[in-house]
Amino acid sequence: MQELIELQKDKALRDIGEKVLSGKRITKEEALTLFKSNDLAYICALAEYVNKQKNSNFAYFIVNIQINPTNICVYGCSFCAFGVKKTDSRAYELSTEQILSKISAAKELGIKEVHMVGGIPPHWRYEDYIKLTKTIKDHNPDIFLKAWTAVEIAHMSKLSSKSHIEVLMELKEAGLDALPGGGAEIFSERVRQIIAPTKANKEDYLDIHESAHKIGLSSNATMLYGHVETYEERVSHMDDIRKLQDKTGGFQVFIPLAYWPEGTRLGGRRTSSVDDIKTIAISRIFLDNFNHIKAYWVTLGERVAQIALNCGADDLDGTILEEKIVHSAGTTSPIAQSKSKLINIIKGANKIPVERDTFYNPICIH
Ligand code: V47
Ligand code: SF4
Repeated sequence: MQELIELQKDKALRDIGEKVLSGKRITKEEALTLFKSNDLAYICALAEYVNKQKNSNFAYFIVNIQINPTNICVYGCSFCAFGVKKTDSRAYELSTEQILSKISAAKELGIKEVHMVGGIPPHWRYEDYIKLTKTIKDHNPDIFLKAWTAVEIAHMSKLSSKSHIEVLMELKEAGLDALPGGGAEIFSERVRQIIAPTKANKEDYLDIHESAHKIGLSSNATMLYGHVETYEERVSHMDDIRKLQDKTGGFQVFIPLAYWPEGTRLGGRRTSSVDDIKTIAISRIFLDNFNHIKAYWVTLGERVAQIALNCGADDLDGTILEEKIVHSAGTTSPIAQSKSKLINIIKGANKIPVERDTFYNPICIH
């Protein structure tokens, strides 16, 4: 590594390399320098150096199911092809029985986690969220429930006139184990005005995750990139997340989500593989207080996700079984992955596959 840094002709990149090698934190300006650089191989080498310090040669996956209980949503974010109005012919809403039977069927495959997030239907009451959480957990006490994004929590808080922390305490009491990272998008107010003007904002998102950490619920953080944001806005977003992690240590993993434009009002183009890999690698270098960076195969595709495992990422997410949010926006990824396929993707990246639970406790090394 030292040799690679010495060979680097660009002084700014060499200085960043020296910092990374000596375990020092890089600044926002340095992260921006990396985004503007075209030396992808160098950035990936630095990111993989950081990853190996944290995760050795291991890469993680989970046997899980994702459930999107409804696509009915009052918000209509312009980047989203999933959420629709109640009157739309594509609108659906799963009954509690349908959700329970999906979980029962998935149990045959050995799932360890239910990841549940959906739209914001105008007719759901606060009690409906609590009851659904409790019913799922009561029927499946052996499975971790990672559910409800900060957007859903903020909505529950409005419905119930309770604070974020009160809502989270009631959900935890009902059986919630962890919060997923959705709803962060890009925190910049300029960007939010274009892509998500009415839903929970940066302050709500950060307060909800901080509140979750306070009561012992760990959570994940995301960044939706590749639409109208600048590199500066990506770095600012990651900086807000890094600051909260310094304060609480409650985030488990950072997940860069590549934007898919099909069927969205926002439109635009899909991200390039180079941008995907660069964003994963820079997040690994910048977020020195995160243990894990996820290469979410649903947005990256299997092959880019596999390369990402050599460029700073150490986790693929899981079998998923069904996912509607990114598939509504045209992702070409399959709808599910078998456990053996995930193991093969990881082995193909020359990493050791570790089946994990929601909290990154190893279940089996393959
Ligand atoms: O918040 C919506 C994103 C997110 C599009 O916590 C889109 O482990 C791409 O957050 N193109 C929900 N992305 C998914 C999510 C997630 C996924 C996997 C694991 C975890 C975790 C969290 O999906 C939304 C939004 O940022 N999204 N539309 C789109 N057109
Ligand atoms: Fe609704 Fe979430 Fe889609 Fe926004 S991103 S429209 S809140 S489902």
